[in-house]
Amino acid sequence: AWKKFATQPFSNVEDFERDVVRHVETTLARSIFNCDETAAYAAASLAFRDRLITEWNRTQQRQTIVDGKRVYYLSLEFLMGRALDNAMLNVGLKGVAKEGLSDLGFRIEDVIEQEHDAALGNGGLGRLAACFLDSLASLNYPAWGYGLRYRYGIFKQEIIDGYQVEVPDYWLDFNPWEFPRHDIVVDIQFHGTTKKYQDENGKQVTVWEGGEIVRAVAYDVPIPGFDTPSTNNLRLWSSKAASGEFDFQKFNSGDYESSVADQQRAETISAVLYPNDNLDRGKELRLKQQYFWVAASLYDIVRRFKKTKRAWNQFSDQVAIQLNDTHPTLAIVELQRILVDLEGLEWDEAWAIVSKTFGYTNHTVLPEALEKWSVPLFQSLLPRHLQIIYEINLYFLQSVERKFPNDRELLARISVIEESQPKMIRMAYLAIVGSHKVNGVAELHSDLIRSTIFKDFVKIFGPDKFTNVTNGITPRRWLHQANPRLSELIASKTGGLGYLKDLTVLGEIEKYADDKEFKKEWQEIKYANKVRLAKHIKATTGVTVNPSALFDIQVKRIHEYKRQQMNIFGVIHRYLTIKSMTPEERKAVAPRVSVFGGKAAPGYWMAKTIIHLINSVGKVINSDPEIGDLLKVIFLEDYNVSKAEIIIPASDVSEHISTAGTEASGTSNMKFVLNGGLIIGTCDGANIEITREIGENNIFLFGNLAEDVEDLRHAHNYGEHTLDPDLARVFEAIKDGMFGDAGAFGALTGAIEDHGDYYLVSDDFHSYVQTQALVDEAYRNQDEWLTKCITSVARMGFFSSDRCINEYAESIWNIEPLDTST
Ligand code: DL6
Repeated sequence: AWKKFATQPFSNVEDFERDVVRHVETTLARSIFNCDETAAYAAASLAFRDRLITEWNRTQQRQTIVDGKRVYYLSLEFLMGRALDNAMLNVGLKGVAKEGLSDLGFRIEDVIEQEHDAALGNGGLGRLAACFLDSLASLNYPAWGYGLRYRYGIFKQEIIDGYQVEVPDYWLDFNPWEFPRHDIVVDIQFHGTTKKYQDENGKQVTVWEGGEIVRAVAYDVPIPGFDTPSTNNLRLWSSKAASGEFDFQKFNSGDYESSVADQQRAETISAVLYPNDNLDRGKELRLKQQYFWVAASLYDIVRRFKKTKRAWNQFSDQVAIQLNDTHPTLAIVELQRILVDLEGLEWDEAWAIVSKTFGYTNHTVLPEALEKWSVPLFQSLLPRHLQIIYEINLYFLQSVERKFPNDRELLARISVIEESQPKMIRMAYLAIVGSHKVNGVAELHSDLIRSTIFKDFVKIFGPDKFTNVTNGITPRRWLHQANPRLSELIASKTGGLGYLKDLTVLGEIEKYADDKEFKKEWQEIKYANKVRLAKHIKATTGVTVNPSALFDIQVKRIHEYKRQQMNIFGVIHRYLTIKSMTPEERKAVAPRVSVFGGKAAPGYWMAKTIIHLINSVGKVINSDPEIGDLLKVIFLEDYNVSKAEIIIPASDVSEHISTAGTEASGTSNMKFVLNGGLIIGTCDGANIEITREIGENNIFLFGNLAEDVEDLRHAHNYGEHTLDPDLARVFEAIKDGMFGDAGAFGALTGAIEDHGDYYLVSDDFHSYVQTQALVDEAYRNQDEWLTKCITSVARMGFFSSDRCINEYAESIWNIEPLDTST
């Protein structure tokens, strides 16, 4: 009977329409005569969700039957973006949905537009996690993501009078993509005290008692693979009071306010995503979030393992846990606690299991982003974990001492506990000690972590523990979904959509790099994408831009190391140059639209000043009648995943211009090239590998190299640097008030002129401006430009997140994909 009544997911237009109408009438309780686009979005999503959940159940059954190793990806951020379009494309039924929605009176584009982005991340790190989930499902790996279900994702950015204003992002009003699992709850303990005693066998046992309990409730989000029935799970934890809605005892005794306060305090844990990118602030609530999330996730993982009735020494044969940066490092300590305190294993036996289970990915070398937690804070919040960390550190230091006797300085350098005031726990060191593999995210970055911040650990553990896995992006979202016409063109020349499963197939289009017909189609598609962006710019900023101009785009988090300030100084330089030309000379200028977008962390004043400067410059230039179409400067508000899908396919050139050695990888560089844009960039992060793959004739590289950065900084600090003369002219214009109140931008110019120019803007400015001139020149020859673009796309096969996930699977997790034919 079960089989007979099992849900049959729709696969044709009529069944899809029937499901949509049923959801409108029953789930949404709306009349079909009163069905607007929002309701159509909701009902279409629910119809697809039904499909996904059926496959989700089957995938889980398959995993249980096979009973093999699973990988768990622990990330505090998953920047998923919209789900409906992705689900439709991945299950291969967008055509069906388009026709069905059209029959019901809707344009599919308008319906897709109704969805709120799931913005549970800041930038690259969170978006990488989302690409990884897509690849894990598409490649049929038995994998789970674990994260936090923030009530407020990354804030919405509004630009008011040129300034960033943050508005809360309440995205959960209606979210058809999650399943609350009120039956999957875990009680998480904080504070309290520890006690040691001897059990009946004379064994020393530690218990952690008292304190506060907060309840974790699971919410599951299905992750459909592309062209496969595999549908994996992203489990997000939400916090609530362990006592339920109210503490009834307090409530009944008249203490209403405090009963509500307890509930609110518990809910605060998963209330908000910390809006910092590449910055650690050491806030207590953040540590609470981290423990809450890893403790709930490990409870779940251990529970699943225990169901298999295997011996503990098989744990790491069944479980691989990847730590996305140091944020989940406490998972190492928590697993050790579970094994020793709760399961009664000996310390060494437990530690052998723990250190075989975890892999740690480092995503930054920036000192301000390396997490440290104060020992007193730990003592109060997680007293038992602090003891365990001390013990891990003790055994680690003893082992180092045996290997390198009498090197006290080495011990001080590598200790997990920093002997500062107050003492601090160095989370990256703890992650290294507790993992069997540590990886960086691009070759240069992995070399840098081996030779700088983790140098001592390479000496201690040997080089094999440290590896590189260069980042990748999913071509499903970042080409097929964002740029459907280009995807179609590529498919028409490569024998269908197979290239989306094996991106190296793109190589086949290189033979069209000089094909007139192909180039024409390519150019038309780029132009159409630019028209689409121009409309968006007009609608959101009121500025008219010419789609025939060169679109130069820099969209990413605003950060001094990413050097949006250098870009806007370059724009000012261009403006001053045009202003100084005769009308005749101006005729030779290549028209350009400089587009910026990105959020600044709310407390990062310098980044906010950069946004203010960009907007102030735009206001002057965009209304200067002498300039007209020759130059426009646009700041796009509230950059997010769904906006990226419009912006990225429209670029001619994009900017990836971080100070060499600061950007671990970057992933938007890959997205832009994959969409037929060229890039101007420094020798940093994955730009280097992109250059190697696509050829140095197809990229505009400039600036100093990572190996020279230290000497250059030294020169600034010792007064041995003179400001670049072009940059000096730009600063004069700013100080003369050309872009409004000069005082407002004093910090930006001062950082370069008076405070050591840490990000080496002055050192790189000349080659930046020169290279921009080369871009102008190259763009004039459209025929060659197109050849460069097509050749570059053809050679981007390496940067698929599928390649990346296969590397993790083979060299770190040791897991195999599942057979989905059964
Ligand atoms: O690996 C993903 C992404 C890289 O592409 C960026 O280059 C890097 O800046 C970013 N790192 C972080 C680090 N934050 N923390 N902690 O976001 O990772």
